[in-house]
Parts: sequence; C-alpha cells; structure tokens
Amino acid sequence: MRLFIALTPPPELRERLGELADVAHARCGGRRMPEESLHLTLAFLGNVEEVRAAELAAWVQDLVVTPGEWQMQRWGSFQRPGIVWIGGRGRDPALERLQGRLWSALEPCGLGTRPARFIPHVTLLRRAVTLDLEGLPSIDLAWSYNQLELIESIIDERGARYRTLAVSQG
Ligand code: 2AM
Repeated sequence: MRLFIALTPPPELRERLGELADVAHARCGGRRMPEESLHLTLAFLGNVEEVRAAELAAWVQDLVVTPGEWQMQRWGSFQRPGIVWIGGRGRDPALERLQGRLWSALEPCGLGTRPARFIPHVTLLRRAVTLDLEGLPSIDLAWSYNQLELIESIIDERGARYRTLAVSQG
C-alpha cells in the first residue's frame, strides 16, 4: 500500500484552496487536484505491507499533535513533474518539529526515508503546461491544524485517489 502522512485542510480552507486551484489551472493548465484530495504531506512512506500499515494506523490514532497555524503566502513550483503549489514564505518551525518528530519515529522502523529537504506545500496542479506563475493572485491564508492523517494513495488510470486509514487524536 502506498502511504503518506498529511494534514488535511478544514472545509472552508479546502474550498478556498479549490478556488485558487481553478485560478492556477486557468493560468498554467495541467491537471487540477480534486478539492477532496488537497493536503500537506508531512511524510511520504511509499509502499508499506498491509500488516505494517495496520500497526502504523494504530500508532497514528494514538498520536497527539500540538495545535498550530501555518501561514500560506506564496506560489511555488517544482519543475518535475510540473507541480504548482502554494506554501509559506519562509520556514515554519512548528511544522518542521512535527515533521521531524514523525521521521524520528518512522525511520528507525524502516518506514520510508526522511527527505533531505522539507518544503511544506499544497499541490494544486500536476503536469502544468507552464510554470510561469506571474500574474497569479497574492495569497494570505492561515491553516489551523491539530490533527494529522495516515492516507493511502490508490493509483489507477484516472490518477491518484486518496483514502484515510487513520486520524490522530484531536
Ligand atoms: P507532491 O504533492 O509534491 O507530489 C501523495 O503522493 C503525496 O506524497 C503527495 O503530497 C506527494 O507530494 C507526496 N510524494 C509522492 N511521492 C513522493 C516522494 N517520492 N517523496 C516525497 N513525497 C512524495
């Protein structure tokens, strides 16, 4: 099972992010992320056996996340595979602590590999035709969080669908 751990936006923010995805899509083309799939990945685990996924789900259910607020103020892109995202202007110590805490537990268990860099972002488009972000509206959004989710990514001919397997304490 292809798994990752992520924050998922509250409904109002999800809607606002969806609107921004529409604006970005009109400007840059590509594939717009469905609103229900929008998230901020804290840890991408890759393929995990079912038995281990069940252990992981139990662990996630017992986690208590320190509440925080993440500020999103800028557009960004990743060249490959044409990702357009929104994220913070600078580093976010609280998110870095949360991400670090996850990897300190996951890595010794052989669950995925801590990435060299952590760039918190919400992917809005994939395979964008242009990554020229000039002219996109300015952003000033706040994301209040107190929970994270273990999510399965199911890939089929239509792309990726996500299924929540476990939610932390809230
Ligand atoms: P992305 O949005 O920047 O592509 C499910 O695929 C989630 O895990 C997405 O948020 C995706 O980030 C992230 N992801 C997929 N493959 C990854 C990898 N090899 N390393 C880090 N994150 C990855």
